[in-house]
Amino acid sequence: MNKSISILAGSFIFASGINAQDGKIEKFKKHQISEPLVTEIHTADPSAHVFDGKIYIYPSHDVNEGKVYDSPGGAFRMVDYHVFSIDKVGAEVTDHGPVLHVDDVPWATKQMWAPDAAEKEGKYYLYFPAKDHLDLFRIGVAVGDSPTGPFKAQPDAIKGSYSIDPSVFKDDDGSHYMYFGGIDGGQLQHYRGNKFGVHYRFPDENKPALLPRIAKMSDNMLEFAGPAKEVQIIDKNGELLKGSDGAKRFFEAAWVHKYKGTYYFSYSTGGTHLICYATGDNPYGPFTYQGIVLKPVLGWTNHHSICEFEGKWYLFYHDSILSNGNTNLRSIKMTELKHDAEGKIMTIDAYGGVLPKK
Ligand code: FUB
Repeated sequence: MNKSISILAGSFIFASGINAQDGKIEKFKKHQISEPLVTEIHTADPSAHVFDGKIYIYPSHDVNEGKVYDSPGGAFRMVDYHVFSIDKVGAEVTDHGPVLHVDDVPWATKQMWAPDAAEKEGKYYLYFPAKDHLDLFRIGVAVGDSPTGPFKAQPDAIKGSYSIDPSVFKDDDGSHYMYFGGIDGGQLQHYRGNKFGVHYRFPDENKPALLPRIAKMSDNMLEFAGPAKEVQIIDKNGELLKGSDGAKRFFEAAWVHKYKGTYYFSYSTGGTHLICYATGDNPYGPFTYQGIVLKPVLGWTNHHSICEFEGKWYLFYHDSILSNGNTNLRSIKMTELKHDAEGKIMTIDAYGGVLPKK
């Protein structure tokens, strides 16, 4: 066994963000602010974009493979992606079917986790993390002629990519930037800078927390234009958030949107189950911590995207209501997101503030 494999095979315990075991599932259902968008299959990690006047959603496709904890996060054994579209908010959601399968990705072996998509000059790019033959997450890209694919994978993962949760932000000047990284099952703790080391672990709690990464995309959208850089998330005093700032520091699910000239970097805090955000004046940051976008949802993971459609902003997220609380079987949802007069995001509680206290 490769040395890198054994170091990654640790214990990973999925405690719930909000636990369904307490018999409150019916109350969650009653008070949920949004219904699942898709009920035929389980979907998660929704990355939403507006292309040609329609909302397209690129989620993970959760599968019921049983709880096989072969590695951190190993029970998330997804093998393919579907694309969904919505013409109007509240209208029927169209499932465009499977658009990419792990068997059609030459370098990937398993675990097709949270994807994203981008458009440039009439071509569409599906970015996705998956494990390679060494059980290391890499990020790949597949290309299509339409937002709904089908997408053809490049033969190799993007050079210099690692970890999970790619999201691609298009700035007003047409430049695209990929944000990525995820801790624990996402393996980011095994990197310093862009180098993998079997001995790299979590930094001390009183040290700066692990940071997400950014890379500008090359003109052809298939490569990083240069080495990935760390994205700094700082507090109001300009200090990097520490490992001990568990309810504020980055864990996974990076996403950037731009509102009135400000860059909003939002992300999941992992074990504290929040979606938080920080703001900056350019795509690279630093970003200053501001507050909470979304409180914990039913299930362990909390993963989102934010996009504007017809003059309103929307939060896309998931929870495990449809599977009665199974963390590995999630369902995507959407709800309106509001910025207040000062540009602060108004915190969303997916259950209307009624529930629950753990
Ligand atoms: O869906 C698999 C993983 O769970 C994602 O990549 C993470 O962000 C978390 O939602």
